[in-house]
Amino acid sequence: MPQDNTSRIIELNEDLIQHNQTLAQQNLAYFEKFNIKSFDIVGAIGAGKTALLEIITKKLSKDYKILVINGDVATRIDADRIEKFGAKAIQINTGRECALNSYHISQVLKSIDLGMYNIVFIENVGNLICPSDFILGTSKRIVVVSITEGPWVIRKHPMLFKFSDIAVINKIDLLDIMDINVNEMIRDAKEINPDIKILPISAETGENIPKLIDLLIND
Ligand SMILES: Nc1nc2c(ncn2[C@@H]2O[C@H](COP(=O)(O)OP(=O)(O)OP(=O)(O)O)[C@@H](O)[C@H]2O)c(=O)[nH]1
Ligand SMILES: [Mg+2]
Repeated sequence: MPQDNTSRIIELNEDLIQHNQTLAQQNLAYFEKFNIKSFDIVGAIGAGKTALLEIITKKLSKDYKILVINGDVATRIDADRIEKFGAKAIQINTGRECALNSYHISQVLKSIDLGMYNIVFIENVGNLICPSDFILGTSKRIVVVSITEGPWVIRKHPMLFKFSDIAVINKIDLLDIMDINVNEMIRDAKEINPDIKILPISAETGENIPKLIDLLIND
């Protein structure tokens, strides 16, 4: 049956997403085979994903072997930042892609001895839209939003909150100089996803980071 251009494009996207899900399931099975806790971290450019990983890694690297996979369009700035805190960091440069996909992760997993690690964090490319379509195969997804992105950011980007397990509202050390009601942001996220766990944090001062780590390790 002849198809117009629109339906052809939709079919192509469905194939891509299906293929991504298949590979993501393989990635998850691989993490589970080695009993690894795996998290992917999504959020806008500059929300504080790497800063959060720096402080988490600093606190956990004495007791756990941590692998961080950093996604960025270019540079290995984030991986270099992380390696200062005792984790192994692998940088993926996506070039023209606005998010990591499960193929990127499968290629990394093939190239390393995964059995050496207890925890894997994947930092996605800074973007609030693209990562929602591409799961990576981790057991949990963390979305980082910061108060400097404005009070409406959660309502405007519901998809990432709908499919995340944990939301952190970062940069609360700046609350004195920002006209932001954190309780309203929490309410917005809970309306979109009643099951999401939410913590206001500061990656800068460390506020509530022990609570977050407890959630990651013991929940
Ligand atoms: N005041 C304050 N600044 C923060 C906090 N977290 C991160 N920053 C700053 O915000 C800027 C961006 O932080 P990053 O951790 O690089 O943000 P990111 O989400 O990894 O950014 P991309 O990887 O580019 O998407 C840096 O200058 C951080 O020092 C925080 O809790 N409080
Ligand atoms: Mg970063």
